[in-house]
Amino acid sequence: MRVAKGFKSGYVALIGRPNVGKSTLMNRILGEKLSIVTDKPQTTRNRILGIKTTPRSQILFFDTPGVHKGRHRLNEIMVNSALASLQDADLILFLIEPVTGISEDEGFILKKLNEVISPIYLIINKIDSLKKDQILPVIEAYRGRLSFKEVVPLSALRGDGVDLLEEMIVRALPEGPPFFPPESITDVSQRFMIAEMIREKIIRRTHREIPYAATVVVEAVKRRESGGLTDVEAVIYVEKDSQKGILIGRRGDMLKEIGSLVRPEIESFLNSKVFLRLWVKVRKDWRSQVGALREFGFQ
Ligand SMILES: Nc1nc2c(ncn2[C@@H]2O[C@H](COP(=O)(O)OP(=O)(O)OP(=O)(O)O)[C@@H](O)[C@H]2O)c(=O)[nH]1
Ligand SMILES: [Mg+2]
Repeated sequence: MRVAKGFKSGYVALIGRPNVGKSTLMNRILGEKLSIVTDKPQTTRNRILGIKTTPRSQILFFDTPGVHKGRHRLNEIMVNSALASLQDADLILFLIEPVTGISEDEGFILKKLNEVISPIYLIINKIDSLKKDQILPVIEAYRGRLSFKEVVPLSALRGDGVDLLEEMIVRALPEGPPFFPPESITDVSQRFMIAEMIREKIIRRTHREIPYAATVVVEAVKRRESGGLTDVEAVIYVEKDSQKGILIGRRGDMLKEIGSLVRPEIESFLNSKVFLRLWVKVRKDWRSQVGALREFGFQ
């Protein structure tokens, strides 16, 4: 890639409490569904790199887990990975969804943001669901706590205000060559992407503690020599026998449904017909077990 004079590149961290729309915003700017999105909090569990390259810039987004309090070691790992992204960022996007005042989680984030030197934009998301006169007092409250380089109201879902934000991001980035080839969109593995697609369907289709107690490990992705078929094998781990029963469902109905929801998505991702096999296994208390967490990809 020939690099234009004045080319800009750098890291942009998305941070905020769970469910404010961080993943939706990154996907919207990338124009690809890279991070999974659901209406339940704590959907994203890992820091996910999203790369957007244009002729004049390369933006490297860190989508991060929502900052929250939780009682498992997993919650701590999630929050630490979000906070670690602040250290590496050239620019920080602090996303909020102004439904109430400043929450405890947001107070905690503000305290952490006070310690960083990179510029911070306050992003007020979901303006499609707010009245205009609701927004101003929110901005005032946050401004009283921290000085923001910019305040940007937008709707990640509908796209309103997102092009403008992208321009403002590029403006803030340092000059420098791209870090990745222009066709890259992420650095996460194919197996991780497939595991996330499956997990998204689990979160959407189950309730109560199951979305939080489930994790997915893709064990094999093998293209058959002939017939244009790819075998995908994945294990869903839960913490208790009762959760396993619910996830399998009566006569296997729930598992079948999750499989038929996710298979088309895996097929278009792999560009191949897919034979998907899902298993459910119990790994007691995996969210608190260092060994299991490491095995499931949480450092
Ligand atoms: N109305 C509206 N809903 C939105 C908007 N942006 C995101 N959402 C919805 O908010 C919910 C959460 O979105 P996510 O992108 O998963 O939020 P997140 O901040 O990544 O959440 P975690 O990964 O749990 O930290 C989903 O149901 C989205 O469709 C928006 O601009 N307007
Ligand atoms: Mg997310």
